[in-house]
Amino acid sequence: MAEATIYLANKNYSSWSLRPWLALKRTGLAFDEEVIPLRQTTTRSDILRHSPSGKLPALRHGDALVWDSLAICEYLAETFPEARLLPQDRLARAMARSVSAEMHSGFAALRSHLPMNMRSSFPNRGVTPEVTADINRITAIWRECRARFGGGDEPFLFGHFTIADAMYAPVVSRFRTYKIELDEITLPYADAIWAMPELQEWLVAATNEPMIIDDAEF
Ligand SMILES: N[C@@H](CCC(=O)N[C@@H](CS)C(=O)NCC(=O)O)C(=O)O
Repeated sequence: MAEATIYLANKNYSSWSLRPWLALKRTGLAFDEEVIPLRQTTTRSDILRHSPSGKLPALRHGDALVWDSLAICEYLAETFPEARLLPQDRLARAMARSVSAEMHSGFAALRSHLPMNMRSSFPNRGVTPEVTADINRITAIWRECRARFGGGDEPFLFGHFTIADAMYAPVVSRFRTYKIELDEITLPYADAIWAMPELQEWLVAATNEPMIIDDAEF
């Protein structure tokens, strides 16, 4: 058994699961994973065996149990500093934390009208004025992070992969599913996230998942 196990919901739909899984992959730690399919008769009891909130994701690492996507990302950043999951610079770190929290608690219109569905394509479906406002705010965040802090070796928000990129990775997937037009700053960023080997690994698993949830809102 590996030192860590991450408990996840359906990979095709669960944006909350993808975020900390990506961060965990970037630590290089060997880990086990267990997908607990949503909307089954045993889902609630199966989740409660691993996550006291009754929600996924959850991470068990040695004697530590952490649940909630952002808490797991923060835990990994603190526990594996060599993975540089938060920027070194204090101002950049403040920004990374703020935009991560903004994703975690905001963008309700985007989340409900453009649910993550990685293997599907629904051009322009669900793009209400409220969704457009969320998209505009998200792309403004990406542009500002790239302009102020994105000068490193890699095309990520803070110049190397951080939890902020993990938090926005499912948005990149949504933008592809719903064919949201991006510009010369935001498109290369979205393409860089999409091209990550870790994300492609998740996508293969999501594509091969047998479970179908038509009205998913994750
Ligand atoms: N704020 C939580 C949200 C977690 C959440 O809503 N998870 C969904 C799956 S994506 C869940 O576990 N739902 C339980 C269910 O539908 O029974 C986080 O960031 O981890």
